[in-house]
Amino acid sequence: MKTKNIFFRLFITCIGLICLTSCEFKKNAIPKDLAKQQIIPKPVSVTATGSSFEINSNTTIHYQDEELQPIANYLAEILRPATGFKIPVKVLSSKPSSDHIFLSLSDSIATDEGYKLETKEDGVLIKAKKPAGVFYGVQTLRQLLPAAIEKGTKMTDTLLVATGTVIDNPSYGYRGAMLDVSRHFFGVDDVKRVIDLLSIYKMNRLHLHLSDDQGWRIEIKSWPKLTEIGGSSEVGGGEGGFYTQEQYKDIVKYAQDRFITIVPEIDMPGHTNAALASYPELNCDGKAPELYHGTKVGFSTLCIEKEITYKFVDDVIRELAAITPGEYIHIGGDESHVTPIKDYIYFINKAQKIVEKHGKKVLGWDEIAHSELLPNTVVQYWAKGENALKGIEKGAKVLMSPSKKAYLDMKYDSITRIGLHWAAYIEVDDAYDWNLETYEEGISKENIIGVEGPLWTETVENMDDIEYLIFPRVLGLAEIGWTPTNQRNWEEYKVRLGNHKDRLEALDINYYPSKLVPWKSMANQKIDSISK
Ligand code: TNX
Repeated sequence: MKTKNIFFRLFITCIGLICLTSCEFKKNAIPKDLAKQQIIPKPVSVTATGSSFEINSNTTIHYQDEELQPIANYLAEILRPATGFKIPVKVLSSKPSSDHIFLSLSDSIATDEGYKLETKEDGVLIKAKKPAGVFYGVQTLRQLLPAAIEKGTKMTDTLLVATGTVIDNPSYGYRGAMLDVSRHFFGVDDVKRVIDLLSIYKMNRLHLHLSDDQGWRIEIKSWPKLTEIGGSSEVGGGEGGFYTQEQYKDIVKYAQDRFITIVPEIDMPGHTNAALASYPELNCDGKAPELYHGTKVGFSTLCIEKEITYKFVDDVIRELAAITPGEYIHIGGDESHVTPIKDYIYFINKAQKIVEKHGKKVLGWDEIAHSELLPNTVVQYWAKGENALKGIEKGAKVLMSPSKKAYLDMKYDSITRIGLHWAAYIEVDDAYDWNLETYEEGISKENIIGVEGPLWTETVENMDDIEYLIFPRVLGLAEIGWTPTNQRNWEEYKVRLGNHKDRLEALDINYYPSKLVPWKSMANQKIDSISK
């Protein structure tokens, strides 16, 4: 009888304990405080109201304007596998009564990329002036949900969204990354994954470095040997590759659907060995050099005095412009060490006019400031402040990519396996803790269109390598471009970044786990609370 009693008491205590821990579980799972959410880039304004909305089997995504249907579907495709719910997508002209996620366009939002996300217990409302803003509101909502939604498999947690209001818009219009597909070639699927990942952090430009000494990567129908010969190799002598125009259009469309504009670059007049190897007539001596598999820079140049050079540039830019809806074509212009300066200026002046003739604006590395600049030309600051300042004097705007801060191919420290370090070692704090508008005296906010982190790929061979160098530094760059400078500081950011551990892992990103970041797993937190 006595032992029975003890067992009974033990049983009751166990039940009690289980109840307590599961309540603790629930409590931990409920994001009651919107203000404590860990959004990157940090929104401009967050007001919490202390409750939550649950996404359940009745939840429907409504959109009020046809233009928003693709965004509604995009969100549904994230939620369906994670919840196992149907999550229907429906058009509806006015706000539904309950269990809704409602996407709408409204002139009450002032800026083109801004949005308002309002969550009450009965639903979520995302409002913006333009679809881009609605898309960014959706990305914020995504980060308000548990990291496990990113796995694409059914999760066990209840999906709760903290209530309150986020009002948000970016500081800069150009927030980008660059992928060098010339030194090593990366196929369409890799580029799409980069696009997917950038879009989560509200980045809106992907610059593709499509030609260099080691490889020509875009089909030009009027000059087919560029890809036949020039596309057939890469650094180290691998087989290289190229995008057909159809594949390029597919990338452009995929990016557009995620509000990312592709900025294509044809690097000229230097960095052109792959083109020179493909067509002997582009060389001053009429002789094609060998394909190049090394990593030196600055040894090649187009032949400035030959007429055919400009026919070549015109054909390439014409074909590229026809498949590029974005406003910019990048003409490179960096490190033309074997082009005499007079010739260089002559060439860049002509190349700009060709781009303009085909209806596009020019972007170029900071050396192009030596030439006459067309009114809409943008100078990309990578090496020399004095070049960027010269560009400003000539009326140009600046895109900020200073190599000591923004270069994604720089090693984090001396033991990083891949990457270069000629500009600096760039730890995660160095990549975050600087400001666009104070970096260089004389370059202020009104001169700057935004920020871009270039990933050069001399040492980068596969997607794992790309991810290791880009992540987590690109999250910091995204925040530099989005969040007002006076709302950013490293000490606060590093904690927020640390809380993205589960999300980066759920997205299967091979990120660099910097020791400077207090990485924290929410899954472990729950286990902690049980063991207390
Ligand atoms: C400089 S940045 C280059 C590239 C290299 C890079 C490596 C720039 C405009 N030119 O050709 O790949 O350094 O970090």
